[in-house]
Amino acid sequence: MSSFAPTSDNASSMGASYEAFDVKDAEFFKGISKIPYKPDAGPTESLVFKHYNASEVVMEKTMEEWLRFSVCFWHTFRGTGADPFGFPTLVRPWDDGSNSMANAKRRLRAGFEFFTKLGVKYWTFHDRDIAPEGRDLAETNRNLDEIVDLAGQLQQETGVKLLWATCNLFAHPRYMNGASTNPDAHVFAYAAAQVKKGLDVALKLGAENFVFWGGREGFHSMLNTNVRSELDHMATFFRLAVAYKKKIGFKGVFLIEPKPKEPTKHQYDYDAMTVIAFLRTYGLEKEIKLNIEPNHTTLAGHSYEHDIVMSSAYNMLGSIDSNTGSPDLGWDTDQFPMDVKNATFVMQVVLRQGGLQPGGLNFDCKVRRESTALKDMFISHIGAMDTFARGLKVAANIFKDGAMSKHVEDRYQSYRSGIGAKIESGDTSLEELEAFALSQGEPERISGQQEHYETMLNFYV
Ligand code: XUL
Ligand code: CO
Repeated sequence: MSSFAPTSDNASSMGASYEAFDVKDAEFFKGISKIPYKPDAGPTESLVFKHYNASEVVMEKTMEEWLRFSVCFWHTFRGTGADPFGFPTLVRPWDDGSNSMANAKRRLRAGFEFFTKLGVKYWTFHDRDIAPEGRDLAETNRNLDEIVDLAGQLQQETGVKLLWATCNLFAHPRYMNGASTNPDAHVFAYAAAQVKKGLDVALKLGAENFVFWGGREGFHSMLNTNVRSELDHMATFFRLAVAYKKKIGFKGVFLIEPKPKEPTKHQYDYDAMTVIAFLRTYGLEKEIKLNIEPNHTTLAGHSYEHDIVMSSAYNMLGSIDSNTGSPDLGWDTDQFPMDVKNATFVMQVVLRQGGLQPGGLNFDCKVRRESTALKDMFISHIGAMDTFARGLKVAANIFKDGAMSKHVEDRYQSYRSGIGAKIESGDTSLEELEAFALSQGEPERISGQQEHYETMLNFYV
């Protein structure tokens, strides 16, 4: 989305010839073949899987079935490395930096070669990542149709499927004051038209989910904002999308992706519990689940796995944008997840709820702007996939052993009989509880044993 996309000049000065990629069977990642599983590889070998073995069975399902990895198109094929202080650093030999349809098609074909060589079965995109905006909505839709036809063909040829599609309702200047929460009804209507088309495309490409991230659905100042009105409009927007989804027979799951801020100062979908409360307030909780991104969770001031745990506890966890932030920076850095403990926390929840399907682990991650080599695109994904494979194996060991969950269960045993059982069933009163407290005296002080639990976890990791 940067205005400093590399020009044809600077790219060709690096020896690029874009047309060479326009021929049938052109290879985009020369010198890299299908990434193998090599468990005995040494520390310097980063173009092999050391832990992710797609067909290996863990607790009655293959790793591939548990993990359902997905590559996102926007960072991996549209990211330029530009930041607020610097120009693009990531030059891809097939990308001339233009908004042309030819360039869009080259990127897409490079994408499918990448997914296939990496061995990932899913991808995700925003409508505007894959096809350029035209002069008006009708032309934009025609551009999208043409690219979607190619995407459908590439999906068919490679067997790679669409985990989810989404609409970019935040980058274009028309959305600067929001999309469905825009004070101008004309913008609301434009966003609705975009989502209508997005759902048609999702249906056509067999998307298993459809995501709504409300990038600019929020505010910078209370002074100019009617929050109640904006939230009512946002609910109407979702109701209209649900109605259209049913009308066209799209079976994918609708997912809202919470985030507390960036780009707005305050985003309405602050965190998992805020979104669940919103859905229940407006009677939408049966129609929409959540797509949780840990970097957003930490931005909201929670621990990495917090929103995954909370949404799963209410059967609302649909999918995960598996990335990580940098606690020492504190913004949405969208880094590749490389921490085995964090992956273990996530996979414990996934195992407990019996899987993520039809959701998955989507890498909403970008290589650092300093990681400029083409092979860094592979190394980053491989490292994150290995991290989650290890997290899965550790979580499975914890699960099968049962020691940790037995300890947690025991902590709540007072609710299994007597006054506890009455509280659990709601079959008591303040009078009865007062009588209990008067007769039983001061409760015993029972240790929470956090360090004991942390030590147990370290035993498995
Ligand atoms: C932004 C973000 C988005 C959503 C899809 O922080 O995570 O890319 O995942 O719009
Ligand atoms: Co995301």
